[in-house]
Amino acid sequence: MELWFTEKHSSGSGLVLRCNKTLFSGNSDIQRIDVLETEEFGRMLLLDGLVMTTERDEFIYHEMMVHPGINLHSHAPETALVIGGGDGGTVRELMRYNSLRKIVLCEIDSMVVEVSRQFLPGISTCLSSSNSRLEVVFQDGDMFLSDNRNVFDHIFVDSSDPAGAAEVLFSAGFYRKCFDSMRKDGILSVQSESPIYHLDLMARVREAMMEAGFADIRFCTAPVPSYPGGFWSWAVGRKSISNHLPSGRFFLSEEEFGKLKYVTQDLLTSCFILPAFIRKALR
Ligand code: SPD
Repeated sequence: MELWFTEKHSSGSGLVLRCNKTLFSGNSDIQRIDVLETEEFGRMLLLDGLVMTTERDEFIYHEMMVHPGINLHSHAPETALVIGGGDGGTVRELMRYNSLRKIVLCEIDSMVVEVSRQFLPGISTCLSSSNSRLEVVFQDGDMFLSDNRNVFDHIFVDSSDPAGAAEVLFSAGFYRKCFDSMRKDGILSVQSESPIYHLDLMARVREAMMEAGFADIRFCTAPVPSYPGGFWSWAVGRKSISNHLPSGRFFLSEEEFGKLKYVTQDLLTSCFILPAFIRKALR
């Protein structure tokens, strides 16, 4: 018998993948978690039945989550917070920056980390307890921010889609808490959904960041074939506009750049240039 996974993206479209087997299925206190082995995309992590990451295309998502924003700093960043991101992909990319002496991963669901460590080693190995630069906290991100003011150089919100528990992660109130938890020149990077299906959400993210006080907000995009529309976006908000824009100076070593599979130095210098239909919607 063939096993096919389907994720509905709109009333008339979706993603269909043939699966070889189910590696894990379980319920945490927060959500249902599945790991399926697919024929085309390798292992795939689902939360409440929705694709969070696949071995085949996770590198594009996680590299774009981290490298465009972090290279906007005017000084090498030292402290970073990841909210969500329990699979470890965003932390893996951050570990490439030698200047980061402390990285905090604040994930609400410990089972996401456990399952990722067991079934997605290529993404989650960095979450090992021997990683001395990393602190893993199992807490609601919104609450964590309230207890940590003026601490981080960069915050990354690697959330699931804006429904249920993750909805608050797209609000002006939450962005304001991020603003207050960062140092003077702090930068916030968030995943901001599909330009094909969620242009209105991207516009709302921009407005909410402006309302929260961010002085400069930019978006970048990239293909992520397993996500709705196969095309994804990230928003980057800077507290201060005194920071430079990428101009050939990067905080990543040549050696680490050489290990990336999607992002290049050339891509970073142009990644905030938007296709016309997105630019128009965000005006
Ligand atoms: N529609 C899926 C959006 C998921 C974005 N976050 C994924 C987390 C991967 N680290």
